[in-house]
Amino acid sequence: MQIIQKLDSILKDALKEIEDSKSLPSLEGLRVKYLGRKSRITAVLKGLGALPKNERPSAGKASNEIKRKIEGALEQRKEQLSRDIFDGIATTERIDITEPGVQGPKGSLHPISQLSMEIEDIFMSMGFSIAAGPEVESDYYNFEALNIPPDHPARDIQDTIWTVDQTLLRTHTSSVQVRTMETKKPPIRVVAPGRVFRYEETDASHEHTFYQVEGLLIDRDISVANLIAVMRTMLREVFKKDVKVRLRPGYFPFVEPGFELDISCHLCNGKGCSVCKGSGWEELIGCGLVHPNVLSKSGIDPDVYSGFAFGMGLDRLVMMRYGIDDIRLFHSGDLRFLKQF
Ligand code: FA5
Repeated sequence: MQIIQKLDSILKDALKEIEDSKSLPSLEGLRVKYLGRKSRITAVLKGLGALPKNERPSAGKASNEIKRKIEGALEQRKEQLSRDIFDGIATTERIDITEPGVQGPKGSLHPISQLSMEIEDIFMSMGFSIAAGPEVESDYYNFEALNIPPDHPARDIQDTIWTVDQTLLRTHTSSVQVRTMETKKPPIRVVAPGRVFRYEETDASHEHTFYQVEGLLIDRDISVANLIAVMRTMLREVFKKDVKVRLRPGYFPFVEPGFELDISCHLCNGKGCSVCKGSGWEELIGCGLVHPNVLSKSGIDPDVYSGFAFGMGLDRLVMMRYGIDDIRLFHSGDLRFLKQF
């Protein structure tokens, strides 16, 4: 039968070309050429109608078989070519694991983070643990529980950035004092380093976003002498020598008595400069004995327990330790500054 001979000759040509093809795109071309709508097989099949009726089934069957054979040959060749390509990559693109790598630039911890971690270690060696609280805080924890009710004039001392619904960006880490007293029973010894925010104009020693380390110690018979001893120990550890400090009366509604602890300005050796505003002293720590109202509001009996609290300006401490003359450098993103630490 003429049609069967034609199909056999197409099959022979197809198998030869498939065998000789060297790439996946050329194989795809052959699939279109031999099995596509404009292929020779399709043309042959169109002539089936002209055959006598009894010859048509065997011719149709033969053409299907040839198509299957071509498909099988294409699939086999594709697998072979893919394997060859993969083997080629494996030999030409071998990785030399002995080749030295390229070292990317290395960052380092910010000086504030470095000192914060050091301070945590110093206090941990004195038996303190580390506490933390949220930066977005409620009016209650930032003010009210600290003996600063609404309309109290002391609210004006710290210019506040309010968000919504009596919520604010905490103006000091003292909010962590209250959260700690609510959840821990005395004796309590914690420090809480953290970021605080104030709606405040900046200058060489003032930032709107800065860091404080809060400290709280509550036990029986705690006095100002204990507070001073702990402050001195901490400063000696930070500066590796005794540093000149002075204690002044200070007003914070959540302590009684309250103090401001100043450190002799390390930038001008006490002579007076733009950081200490010519005074020779830099205000570093607000502190005092925890007010009985604050203790009882947090469920601690002020007749049994007393305690001290402090809030230290961490940025200023870093400035004094390294002789940095402008607090704004910390957030400037200036790599020349940061690379020195
Ligand atoms: C307070 O924030 C009190 N919460 C401190 C405190 C805690 C008192 C516990 C009593 C008991 P003050 O606003 O003074 O107080 O801030 C404390 C320290 O943070 C200052 O001594 C100073 O070192 C630092 N500080 C204050 N304002 C700024 C500022 N704008 N920029 C950088 N550091 C600041």
